[in-house]
Amino acid sequence: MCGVVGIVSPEPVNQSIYNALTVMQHRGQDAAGIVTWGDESGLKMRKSNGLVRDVFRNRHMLMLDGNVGIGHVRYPTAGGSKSSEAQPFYVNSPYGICLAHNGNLTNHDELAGLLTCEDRRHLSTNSDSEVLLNVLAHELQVRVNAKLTTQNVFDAIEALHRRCRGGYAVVAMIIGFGIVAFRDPNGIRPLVLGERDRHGRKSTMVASESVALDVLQYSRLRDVHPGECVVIENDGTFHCNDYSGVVRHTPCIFEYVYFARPDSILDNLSVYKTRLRMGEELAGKIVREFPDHDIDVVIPIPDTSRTSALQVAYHLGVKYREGFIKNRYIGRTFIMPGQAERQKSVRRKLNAIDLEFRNKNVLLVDDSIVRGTTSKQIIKFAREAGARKVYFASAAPPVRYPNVYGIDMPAASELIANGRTVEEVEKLIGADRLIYQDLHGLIRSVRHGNSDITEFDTSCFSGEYVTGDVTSEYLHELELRRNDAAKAERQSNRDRESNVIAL
Ligand code: PIN
Repeated sequence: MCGVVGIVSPEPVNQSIYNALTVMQHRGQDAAGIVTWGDESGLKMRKSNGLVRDVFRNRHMLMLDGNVGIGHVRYPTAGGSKSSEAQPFYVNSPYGICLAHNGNLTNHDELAGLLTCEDRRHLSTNSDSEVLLNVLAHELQVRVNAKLTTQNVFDAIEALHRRCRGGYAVVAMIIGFGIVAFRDPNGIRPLVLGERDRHGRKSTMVASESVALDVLQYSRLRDVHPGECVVIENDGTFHCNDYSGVVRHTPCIFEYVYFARPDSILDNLSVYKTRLRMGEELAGKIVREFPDHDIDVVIPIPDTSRTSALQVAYHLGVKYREGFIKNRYIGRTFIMPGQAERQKSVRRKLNAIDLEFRNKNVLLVDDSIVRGTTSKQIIKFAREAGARKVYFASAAPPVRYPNVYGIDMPAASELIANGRTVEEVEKLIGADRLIYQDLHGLIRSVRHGNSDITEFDTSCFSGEYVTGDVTSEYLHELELRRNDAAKAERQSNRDRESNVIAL
């Protein structure tokens, strides 16, 4: 996962982009970058591995002047964690173009081959964002004679959609021209559009999540449509073009389950409300499966599950209590590399308040169970704190398949529910009873707020990949790349090669 932002304003954009990135930090904690452009100052870029607050020092912020800019926070997906793969990426032909991207291309290898052999472009990383940038650059190059026009950009993006497969939400800056933003024809990854008017001086922003608009006091205009291309010229002039090819809107349902901030509205759906409804649906399932339950208390596993857990408790008519306190200075375990590190970090991250557990039958609620590492440990903590029985409920269905559209799910073999029944998972995590949300219940919870959306990308639960190009060979290759052993080997190769400069 990653977060992107682009702003065109009559004022300097550096601080606004920085602020937008800090509220989207949950979308990626691995690297951050900002590039700005001004008539006089020219192009300025700062990007590096680390959190937003560590990457940008005062001296960098002062240097990043100009009224147009884009920013990115990275969570490594297809590429690695090299600092050379921090975004935005930049090319100098046919124009200076910078690009930042959230998502994952499923035909990266094929595109990379064509770009080098046929389009004579050079790729220096494994990042699919660099591929997207070069496809965009090539498609502009073959269309433009003298002056770049908005129509050239729209045509280039239409051609890019025909070449690229997967999930992508992109912001690009064409130097001397403006910002170009677009979303894949399935609208898998989110992208919202907002505007701020200060004394008749208008600023325009595109961002992965609407929370970035809120904090900067922009009003949310709408979502970028699936496949749509939006152009904001340097003087603020706005243009948009809906994709003329096949559009099938299937936003990623995992954004609502876990990734997006609850105060965001994506595709006209309040993430917070969808999580409340997930709680209602889950409570319904618990009552159906466990009518004579003896649950004394519902305890959320902080943070994401709180919203759903609240509704589970309310609809079951039992107490809701905060039984775990989270150390807010420790990163998300989901993002930590390596199983051993993840296990240690659960202990450092969560501590139980014993009195909420002692002699009680507790129902723990989490947003999802991915590897099962956290669930297993937390059930153990609950027992150590004196719980009599420990039931566990997941606001999402079993995660059984990898995500190929930009969420860095582990390899299929590392997903605890992959190839296992609910009873088997229940046993492995050590719960007295395990209740998962139904996929239909999850879809109902999310869809309720926007009936225009009839389908979602539910691939990690259903194994159905909406782009239709995900073969078993692709998934096999992904399995080899994503498992912890492969990741550890890549890291040690990287350490060995760190003295070599690759151009
Ligand atoms: C954690 C949200 N949530 C907790 C992310 C853990 C799966 N995990 C997905 C559960 S937080 S595991 O709210 O952002 O802190 O199953 O892989 O162990």
